[in-house]
Amino acid sequence: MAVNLTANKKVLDFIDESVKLTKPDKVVWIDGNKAQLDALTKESLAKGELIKLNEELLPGCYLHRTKINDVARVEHRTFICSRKKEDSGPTNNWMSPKDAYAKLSEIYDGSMKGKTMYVIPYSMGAIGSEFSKVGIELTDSIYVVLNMNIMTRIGKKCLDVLGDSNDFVRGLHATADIDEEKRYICHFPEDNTIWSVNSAYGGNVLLGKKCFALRIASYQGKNEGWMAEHMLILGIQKPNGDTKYLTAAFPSACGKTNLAMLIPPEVYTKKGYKVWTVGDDIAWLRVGADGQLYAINPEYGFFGVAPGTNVKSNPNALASTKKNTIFTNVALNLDNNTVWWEGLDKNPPVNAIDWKGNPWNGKTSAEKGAHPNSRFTAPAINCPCVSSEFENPKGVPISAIVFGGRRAKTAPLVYQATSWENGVFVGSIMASETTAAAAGAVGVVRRDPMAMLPFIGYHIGDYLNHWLEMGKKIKKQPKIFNVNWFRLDDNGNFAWPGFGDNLRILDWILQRCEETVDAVETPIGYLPKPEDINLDGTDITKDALSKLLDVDNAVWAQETAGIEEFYTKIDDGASKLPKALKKELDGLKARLKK
Ligand code: GTP
Ligand code: SPV
Ligand code: MN
Repeated sequence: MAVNLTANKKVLDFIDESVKLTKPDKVVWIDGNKAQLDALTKESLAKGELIKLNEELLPGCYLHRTKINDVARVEHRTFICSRKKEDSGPTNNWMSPKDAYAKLSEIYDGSMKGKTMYVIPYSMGAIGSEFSKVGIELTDSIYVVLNMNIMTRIGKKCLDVLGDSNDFVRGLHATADIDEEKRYICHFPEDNTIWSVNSAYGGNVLLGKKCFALRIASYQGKNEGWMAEHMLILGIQKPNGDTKYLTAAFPSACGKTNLAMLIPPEVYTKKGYKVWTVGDDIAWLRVGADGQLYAINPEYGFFGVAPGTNVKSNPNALASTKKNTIFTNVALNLDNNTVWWEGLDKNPPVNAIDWKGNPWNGKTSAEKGAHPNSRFTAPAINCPCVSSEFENPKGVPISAIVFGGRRAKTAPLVYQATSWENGVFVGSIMASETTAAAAGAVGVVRRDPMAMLPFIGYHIGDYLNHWLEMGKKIKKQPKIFNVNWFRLDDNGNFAWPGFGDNLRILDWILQRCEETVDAVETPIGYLPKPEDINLDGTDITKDALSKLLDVDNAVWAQETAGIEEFYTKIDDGASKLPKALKKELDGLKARLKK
């Protein structure tokens, strides 16, 4: 075995056990030094796992293609292996820890023969922050090492802060045969352990991300009095120089990265508004000594959706990908050795290779050049609008929490919850059309409370209760809102321009937080008066805006039937649905009848 980077017995035992099981030829500790990472990059290039891109146009950038059966998270093969089944709740797949360890041990057995096991010590959150937590990921994939280096803080410094503590998350990833029939993403919340096998794709294998920072961390947060959420964090700097922070939870591929990096419309930039990105996918939230809610982004980079990213929709994300970035499953332009994806520009390359590795002509081919869930892994420091608070160990104070999903109808452009409890209710009834971020059908409306349905590491009823409990601990509660950028007009087009123009809605949200604007009371909550949404510089008509803000009581009455059904599922015979939420539902039903 290689020279150990720590004397922590628990870490060494974890590695020993995993080595005995997977039987790699060697073990390599990732110390975080550039020379080591450069050597691994070279090795990966030699194996054909990475393709070097144009060094002048995209310095330090690489392309990777996954197997075509391994392009997204696999929710049907993701398990919460709590000791008691009822602790995983009705929305998670469950296996007993005993069965899961046994079943996966068989698959892991000898799977690293002839390979190297890399030991990646990493920190979620800035090192030294009281929010932060250490993980160790063992993997046989250099692609995982290089992505983890962008997405998290890695190396010996993480072991140094861990010391001899046992408080670290044990992650084991083996690529195995990428056999989708034997693919398992298993979480053992009571053991601080994640076992992932037979995938080499993003959210399934970058174990610091969804597996640790959401599934395991949500469980830790419940026990330790904090929260792990599928949220972006954004700062809005006002003309007076004041910056207000908000978080927003949208389901996968529903606009977090885009909102986190938005460029204000001209009417706002002229006045002096600026937007700063703290995070684009995950927030860890704690109540500070002053009783306010604070958030950090535990990640260090962006694993962003490539399709649709362009100079108009999200110039900051695009700029973030111009150096030291790994692209996964996008098209390769052979003429200049750069990358392309649908929606990048109107000029697809004609001499290209598609995401599957086949010759591709963007002008004549009926196939897509990039997979709809193709991604870029880019360092956060590349982002032109990265917040000066990005590394602040204390996090940023949160004024508002925004929920939102993809709804063609029903949900208005924006509304405000009437209280924390009502806001938890609003989050709990979120529904959204499914996207390509997870394997399975796309465009199907499903309930996705707090955008956390696939990421809650324990019983959903307990999770909702934890939200209510957290509210009681916060002295200055953030106001809670719901937005829908995806409402369609009568012709089936998006009725709201979205992207940068979303600041017009955030503007109203901040005014509500500062209590400088009135609202209209409706059965579902407070809605803006149309005249309070700043439409200067848009071609949105008053009529279109009033349609966007329309709340149809009959449609909402139908919606409550769906909510009731979902709530019955949450209650699950274990009576875990918080009474306060049942009461909120009854209140909504009564208001709709009036
Ligand atoms: P994950 O990384 O999967 O968690 O996704 P995300 O929530 O960060 O989604 P992202 O910002 O990458 O957006 C995904 C898709 O939504 C892209 O195709 C965007 O073009 C589209 N999108 C984002 N914001 C808007 C918007 O305001 N309006 C419309 N119509 N589409 C949007
Ligand atoms: C998501 O699916 O919500 C993502 C991408 O952010 S992944 O890391 O694959 O989960
Ligand atoms: Mn996500």
